[in-house]
Amino acid sequence: MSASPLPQSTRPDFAALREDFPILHQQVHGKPLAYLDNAASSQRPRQVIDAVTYYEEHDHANIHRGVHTLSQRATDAFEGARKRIAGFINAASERETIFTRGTTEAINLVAQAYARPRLQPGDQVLITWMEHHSNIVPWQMVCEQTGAELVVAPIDERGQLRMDEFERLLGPRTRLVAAAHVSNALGTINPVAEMITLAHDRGVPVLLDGAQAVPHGSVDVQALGCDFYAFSGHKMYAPTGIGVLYGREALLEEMPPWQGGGDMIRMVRFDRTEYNDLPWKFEAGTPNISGVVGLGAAVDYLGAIGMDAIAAREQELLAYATERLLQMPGLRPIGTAEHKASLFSFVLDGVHPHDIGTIVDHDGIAVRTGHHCAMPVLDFFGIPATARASFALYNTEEEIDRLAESLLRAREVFA
Ligand code: 7TS
Repeated sequence: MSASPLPQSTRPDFAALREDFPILHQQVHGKPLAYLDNAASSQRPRQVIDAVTYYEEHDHANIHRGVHTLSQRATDAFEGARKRIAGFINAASERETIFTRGTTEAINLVAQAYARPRLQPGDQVLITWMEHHSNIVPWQMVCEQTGAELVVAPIDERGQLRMDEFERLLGPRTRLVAAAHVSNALGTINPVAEMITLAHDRGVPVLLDGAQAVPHGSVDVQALGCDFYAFSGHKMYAPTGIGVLYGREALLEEMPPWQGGGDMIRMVRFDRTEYNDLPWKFEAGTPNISGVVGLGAAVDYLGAIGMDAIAAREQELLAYATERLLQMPGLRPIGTAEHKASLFSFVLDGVHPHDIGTIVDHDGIAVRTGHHCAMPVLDFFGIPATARASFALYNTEEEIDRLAESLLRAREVFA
């Protein structure tokens, strides 16, 4: 992920791009909607909605099985999207791009099909203290199934991974590292290249949870050299229920399928079944075809704008929000890493985060409040919850001003 400042000559017209998102043009409690909950789920542009609608109105049929025209069109739409999505993250081939329901399912797939057959009692899986529950619980489950041990690398007061500890914990029994590329609760961008080098020097493969990274900057899985990479469509302007597991082909080839059913087989007899080739070996059953079409349209949309430009714009919004909100008396930011993606988590003296959420909602502003499915992070900071504003390419400085004003009112009500 990179974010150098944007030269005016190549700066996309973000105000015009905002017009692509129909849902943003509405009032909530009589105020214009300011949608600042993009880390939970972003909104869809007209281009994605139209691609899905066109597919549903013209091309829908089941894929990979019919000679009839609609089935062929649906298959072409599905596999064509896979090709573009593989290109978007620079996977070496479409065989390395497996469709899942989202990041959660992608991580569970690796836990069950890669880790479970390999882990022995006493082996270790190394994660970090800033993981989303979906990059904790699947490893707890597989550790319980195999007798392996979950090891957690600590973070510092700014919410940054302690690299000395990470390196120390990468031991002779470490069999896999699973870490967030970007933390959803803190915004921390992890030094993943360095982490991968340290792990690979010891022969340990690395899974990255890219749910909060892929929407916010260019991700090149080959340049990173990671072994697995998971992300979700709905956080990158595509529909819900679709996501991707990237895996290095050599590892995916060695892995058994994790679910059995249609499409993942080449031949079935009662005494013996042959599995399909990659990527279909891991895609049992009728997939989310329209979701894939939508994700394909989303990567086309993002590619046309340029991920570096989006990263740079979001860094402007983050810098503006940080400066503006830090002026607020009694506000404490949670997550102040040197390298952060575009989200701002905070607590406000004397106001419970849930009350913040409710009050700003009355001003038409959507922020997430709670534990952000990262309870250990909040335990580390000794708080039960935060409020979190998270920004996307369509957000504006004016929306951040409105949040700041609304927070001032919240403080007046409660203080
Ligand atoms: N990993 C990270 C880093 C995430 O932020 C999320 C979702 C997931 C995994 C799970 O993704 P899913 O699409 O499979 O559900 N994060 C959030 C959030 O921050 N608020 O709501 C969902």
